[in-house]
Amino acid sequence: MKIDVLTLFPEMFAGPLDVSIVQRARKTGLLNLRVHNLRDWTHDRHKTVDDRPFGGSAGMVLKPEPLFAAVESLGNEQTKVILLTPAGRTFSQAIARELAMDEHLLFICGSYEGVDERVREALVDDELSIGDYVLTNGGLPAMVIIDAVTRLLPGALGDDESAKDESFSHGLLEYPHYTRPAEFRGMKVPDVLLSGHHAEIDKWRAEQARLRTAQQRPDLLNDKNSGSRDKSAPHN
Ligand code: 4FV
Repeated sequence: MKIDVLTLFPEMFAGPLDVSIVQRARKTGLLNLRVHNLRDWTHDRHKTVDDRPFGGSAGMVLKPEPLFAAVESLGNEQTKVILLTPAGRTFSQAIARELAMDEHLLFICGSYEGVDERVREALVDDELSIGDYVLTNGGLPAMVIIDAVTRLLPGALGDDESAKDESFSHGLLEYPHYTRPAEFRGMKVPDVLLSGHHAEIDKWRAEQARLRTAQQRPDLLNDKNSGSRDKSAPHN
């Protein structure tokens, strides 16, 4: 998979995407990630990327010219252009699985009040939000989504890491995990997990996943029963 990121703060991306699974995916060529400074597509001495909003109001707006030039030079018809914005679909594991199928993702990290509307109309294929709160820019949302998508790329997770039975993989939260010691400060590991009876263990885990989901995320059970697996719709 190829991922390009357009941001005013490329230095933000140094670190979180240079360790562990994402680093390995980049090293092995599973992921070709390039972070670009939007100012590289400006031609004036001040490398201007923003301007005051028509009609007045506080804040600044990202200009269309640098964004159009950048997207047209980095993208092609296979490219999915994604704008990070609080107005977008709420990102979810279902959307992560969707994006992991794409060849080329190009993230536009908003800043200030946002981007000129003509960018949304003419360039953007999808708008994603990581949650109903306002951040200083779209850099962190892009990193969150790149992390969640990269680990779903075939071969990204080693065999000791699995995307199989994890939260949201069956629309349920994960079952409890235990490791040695079997007793810690008087707290014992459930006997069934020490029994070696795999059918019993699977049954216990499935039950625990449902119980935990019912307690902590009953909305997921509604989705699961209503068959709507796509979490983009805000859960009531
Ligand atoms: C955001 C979010 C977010 C809004 C104004 C950047 C900021 C500035 N993006 N999920 N929540 N973006 O708060 O994706 O453009």
